[in-house]
Amino acid sequence: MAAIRSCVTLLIVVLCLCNAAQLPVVLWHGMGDSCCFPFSMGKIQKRIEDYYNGTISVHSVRIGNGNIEDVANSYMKNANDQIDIACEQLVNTEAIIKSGGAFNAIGFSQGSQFLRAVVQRCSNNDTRPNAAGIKLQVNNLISIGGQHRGVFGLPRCIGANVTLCEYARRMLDYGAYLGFVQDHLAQSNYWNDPLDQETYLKKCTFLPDINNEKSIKKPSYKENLTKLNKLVLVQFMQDTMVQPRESQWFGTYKLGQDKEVVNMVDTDLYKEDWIGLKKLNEDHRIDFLECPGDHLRFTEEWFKTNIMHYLK
Ligand SMILES: *[C@@H]1O[C@H](CO)[C@@H](O)[C@H](O)[C@H]1NC(C)=O
Ligand SMILES: *[C@@H]1O[C@H](CO)[C@@H](O)[C@H](O)[C@H]1NC(C)=O
Ligand SMILES: *[C@@H]1O[C@H](CO)[C@@H](O)[C@H](O)[C@H]1NC(C)=O
Ligand SMILES: CC(=O)N[C@H]1CO[C@H](CO)[C@@H](O)[C@@H]1O
Repeated sequence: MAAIRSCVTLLIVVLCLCNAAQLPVVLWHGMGDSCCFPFSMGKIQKRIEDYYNGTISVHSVRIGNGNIEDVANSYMKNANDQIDIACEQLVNTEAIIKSGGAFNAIGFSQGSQFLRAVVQRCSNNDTRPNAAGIKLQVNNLISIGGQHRGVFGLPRCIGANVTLCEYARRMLDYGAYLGFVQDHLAQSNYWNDPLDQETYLKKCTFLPDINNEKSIKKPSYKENLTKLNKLVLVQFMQDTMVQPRESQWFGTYKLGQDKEVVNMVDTDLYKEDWIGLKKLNEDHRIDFLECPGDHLRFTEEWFKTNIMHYLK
């Protein structure tokens, strides 16, 4: 009897350990999308849950109350505020509390650079209300079509709300670095103008900080990013949304013009290792993936073959 009991106990312990090994997954949607539309993030959430037979808990970041607000905020809420909200949401997410703060993360389009900001910034803030006293620790960060060196051009409107798309374009044309535009248009927070770097560095409120491009560097950004197990960077090879397309792999326009692109390894950000990319790359912890097609136009089959295994 005792033997059976200890066997059962052992079994339960083993089962618990197996479950504990499955980290939760966090998704962050792109511009014009929401956490939970059944045709986008909702579908991806379901595919991950099904693929792992319900052993993985998926949390899709939502900024605001409900889908409509979430979509609007993806344009109109300053990126830094969105990241603050996400940090707080994540430290209070049950599955993440259970895993002691650890999770895998998948960002879609701008959600990618926002999740990278979560990795670099959040755990830095001890005053954040956090019932469980956990620190966020991202294991694998998967960036699907992210704009890590920003954009200089938003040639096509995407998203569930055409009016908001047009608003975004008009504001960027009007003056991406004006204070009120920075405060009320998330896309201006990663608008990287190679013809006017001085204003970009001074007035853009998000990207120059998160990329440690200012003269005073924040060592914690590098420290925290290099704690990733893997950084996975997916580039859409026929992308007509992200300009320059190479921003998805940390490439950027050569300064003073907007045609020629410098690859990640030839940028100062990399060579002087402002955020830890060099360290990650030399440790073979960056995977550069190519996906055929236009922005975010991946198939379920592609996702299953190329992304699912990072969530194990
Ligand atoms: C999910 O369950 C099916 C059927 O039992 C099994 O074939 C598959 O390997 C499981 N998937 C994972 C990721 O464990
Ligand atoms: C800590 O988090 C709070 C709430 O999100 C934010 O207002 C504050 O600026 C953060 N402090 C630091 C040092 O990052
Ligand atoms: C688009 O967003 C605007 C501003 O938030 C809102 O007034 C409008 O109803 C939205 N349109 C649709 C189709 O959701
Ligand atoms: C998760 C993590 O490693 N966070 C660290 C980020 O950097 C600050 C400053 O070095 C640390 O205090 C955090 O622990």
